[in-house]
Amino acid sequence: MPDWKKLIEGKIALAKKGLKRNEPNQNDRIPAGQTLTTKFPILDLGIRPEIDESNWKLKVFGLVEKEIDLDWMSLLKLPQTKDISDFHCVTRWSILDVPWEGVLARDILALAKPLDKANFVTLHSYDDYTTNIPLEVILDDDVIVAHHVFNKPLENEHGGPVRLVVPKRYAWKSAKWLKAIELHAEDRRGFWEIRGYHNDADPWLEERFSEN
Ligand SMILES: Nc1nc2c(c(=O)[nH]1)N[C@H]1C(S)=C(S)[C@@H](COP(=O)(O)O)O[C@H]1N2
Ligand SMILES: [Mo]
Repeated sequence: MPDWKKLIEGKIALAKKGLKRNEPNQNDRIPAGQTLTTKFPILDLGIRPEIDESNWKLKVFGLVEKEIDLDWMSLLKLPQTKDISDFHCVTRWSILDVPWEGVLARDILALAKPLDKANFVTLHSYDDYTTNIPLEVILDDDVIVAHHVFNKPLENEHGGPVRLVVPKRYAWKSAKWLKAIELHAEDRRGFWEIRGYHNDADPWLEERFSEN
């Protein structure tokens, strides 16, 4: 098991200090305080669950008309989509033009039919990570339940076989090894949100840490 306290303190210190701090408007696609990288860094809690297509499933539950349990074959039968987006990590690296492929999260949620009173979602991952976003954020047209990136199956390190990608939020909202989407009426904070990261996480507003 990772040493949680050390890991969390280290990550927060890194985010507070910055790597190489950019001038805010050096590139109008890099938010303030971020540095462009051309690598695709790997960042997680250090537990990389060994899930493959045959034992992967995605559950949608909570405030829905119909709970669903999607397996790999049913995911591939849904309309497939591609989207190129930028990816900004709160520890201050950004990568541009990441070509994701998968299924729009909204198409999966539509199968489950969210109830009127559903306003927020919790994303649950196979490493027991969680993160939260408002329902309208996951319904955006660039939010993908992704199984390919850079024209290749998503590697385990990047959350394969299936992860979520939420381009308009800091990357900790993009849950790797996606296992379930839970819908609630009230917001519930996830792993990092409980530990001081900002609940909303808009990189263009530099919503890194929460004051409450
Ligand atoms: N399940 C899970 N998803 C996660 C994380 C994690 O620890 N577990 N880390 C988040 C963080 S902080 C970042 S920056 C991105 C990193 O994605 P990458 O490793 O593909 O670059 O994944 C996010 N999704
Ligand atoms: Mo991150």
